[in-house]
Amino acid sequence: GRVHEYITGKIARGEKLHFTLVDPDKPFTREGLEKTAKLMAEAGTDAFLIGGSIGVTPEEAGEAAGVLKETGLPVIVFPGNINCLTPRADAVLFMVLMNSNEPYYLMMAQVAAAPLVKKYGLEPLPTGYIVVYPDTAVSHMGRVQPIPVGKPEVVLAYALAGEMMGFKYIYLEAGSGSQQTVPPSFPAIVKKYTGLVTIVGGGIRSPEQAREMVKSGADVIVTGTIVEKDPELAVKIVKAVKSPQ
Ligand code: 1GP
Repeated sequence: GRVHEYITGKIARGEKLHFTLVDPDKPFTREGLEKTAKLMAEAGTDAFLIGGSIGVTPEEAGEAAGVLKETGLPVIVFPGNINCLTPRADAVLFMVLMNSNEPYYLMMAQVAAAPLVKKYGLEPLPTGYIVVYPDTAVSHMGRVQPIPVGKPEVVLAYALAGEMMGFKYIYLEAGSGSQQTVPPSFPAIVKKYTGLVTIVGGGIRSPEQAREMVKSGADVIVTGTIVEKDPELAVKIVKAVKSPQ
């Protein structure tokens, strides 16, 4: 697992990581994406995620992966569904949407995806995915049962279950474009009681929010929307993650 070693090696050296999310369904030109990728790579982002909840074609995912790989950084599929898989990426967050009410997202998407992941030679990164809030595209598509914000022990129970089932990553998701981030108490409790790589994303729009999240215990911060809307601010967020002091 080269990508897994890359990520866990950095964490073992005391680094915090930043992943840049690119949604290939959003209109992008090759030049625009190249420019953004270069900017984020120079700022110090550690990897690119590609994916979205709705409308991504395998061709678009492949095209985006091709451009992003030119930076030399790992490209990881963050699949809303099996349509996001592309052999041009390096790895895939092989996820279970743990708080979904829908059998498809609990097991059948993974069953449908597994032969493709194998054929494509993608490195699977076993990930428990938890979507906190009810009013986002991902929570709608995934038929999510929201997590009560005042109950970090609920998130911990999911994380422990995931760890006991062999997951290596937990992704605490507010939802892309969310008005609020996940409560910092969530990564804090997961970090305290599990050995999972803790990824936090959704609604992070300022260096302060990113810094608060890494100080709470998040290993990896993901930003997507802000990279599209305000790349200069996204650069500041990367810098805050990479040197949180
Ligand atoms: C969404 O966690 C990611 O899956 C990023 O969210 O677009 O709000 O940064 P934003």
